[in-house]
Amino acid sequence: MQLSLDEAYALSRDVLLSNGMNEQHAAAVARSVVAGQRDECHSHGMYRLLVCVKGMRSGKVSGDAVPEIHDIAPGIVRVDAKSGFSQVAFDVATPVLVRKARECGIAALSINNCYHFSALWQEVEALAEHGVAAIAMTPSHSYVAPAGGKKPLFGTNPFAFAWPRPGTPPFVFDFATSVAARGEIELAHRKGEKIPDGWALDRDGHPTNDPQEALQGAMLPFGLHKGSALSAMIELLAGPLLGDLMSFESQARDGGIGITPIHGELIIAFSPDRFAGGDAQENHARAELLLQHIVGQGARLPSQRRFAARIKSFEEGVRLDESLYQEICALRA
Ligand code: NDP
Ligand code: PYC
Repeated sequence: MQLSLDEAYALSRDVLLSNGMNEQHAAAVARSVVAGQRDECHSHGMYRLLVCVKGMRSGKVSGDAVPEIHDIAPGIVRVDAKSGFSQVAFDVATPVLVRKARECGIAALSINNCYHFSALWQEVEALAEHGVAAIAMTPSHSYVAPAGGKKPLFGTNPFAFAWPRPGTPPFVFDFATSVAARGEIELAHRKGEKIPDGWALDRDGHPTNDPQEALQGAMLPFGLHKGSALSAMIELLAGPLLGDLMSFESQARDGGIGITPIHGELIIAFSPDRFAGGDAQENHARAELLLQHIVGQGARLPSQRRFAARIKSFEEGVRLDESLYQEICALRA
């Protein structure tokens, strides 16, 4: 199926409205899933509408929560999402975070009590548009075994970074701390495809290429002990530090329903202008040299594929599997 970006947005918003979200929530979540589809991040594109609706129908997710902002320190803002999706809380808190980062040089946003499924590049990229660098991290449900273990404990715990580049799209990377996002395994399962070696173990702790076995077993961290340690850090910084749930606690809260994880998200914004004082322009120019050296070796920048996909989608619209399209249409209650 080929849909224009407007058609994809209208369909997504309709599905969410007809499943009980108010205008603000439906718009924020629809923008997020269409952005994923547009940038060919299929695991976090319109496919996510299925689990969003499952969450709404479970009665656990609030589709009309009003996020509550708490200005808790000069460099910290906390927003309680009140059991709504993270996107609305992020939208509401962004101006405060950016203002604080500009004032203090560095500021943190703690999003609490949110259902979270989105790709984190969306948030760090939005912050880079305001001229601040940013990192973001969040747990999920217990899907990933620690290096050396065989049972799921960590979430797929994504980590994202953006660096603003005057006059050009920001430098952005964003990855799960598992070898691949769980959404990739779910999509392989839907298509009846095998998953590559090294992604996951089955329930008995043996390596598997079968996505269904992998979903019931344990995913593996990227980079062995290194990804495992990063994943543990994300559990701690976006969990207990924020007074929110870790992946195993989110999983327990889910109670086997299988909806989107609920927990916190930590976003830290840095103002290059504030750090550098009068030297900001020169520092930006030096940062550009680094990126030029990367590309100069024939390597590509992270997000380059995504930005190219975005341009194509603006011209041609987005593609959806026929079966996924039909499933999404059927969700219009
Ligand atoms: P990928 O492994 O597909 O990509 C990770 C990053 O590496 C991207 O920035 C990508 O850029 C870049 N990249 C890939 N190949 C190259 C290359 N050859 N050279 C340079 N850079 C490269 O992502 P994951 O599967 O790990 O994660 C996918 C998404 O899932 C993320 O957006 C993440 O936020 C999301 N996620 C969300 C979770 C949640 O709880 N909310 C949990 C887990 C994941 P490009 O996109 O341009 O290829
Ligand atoms: O793809 O790993 C994933 C994921 C978990 C929560 C949202 N996405």
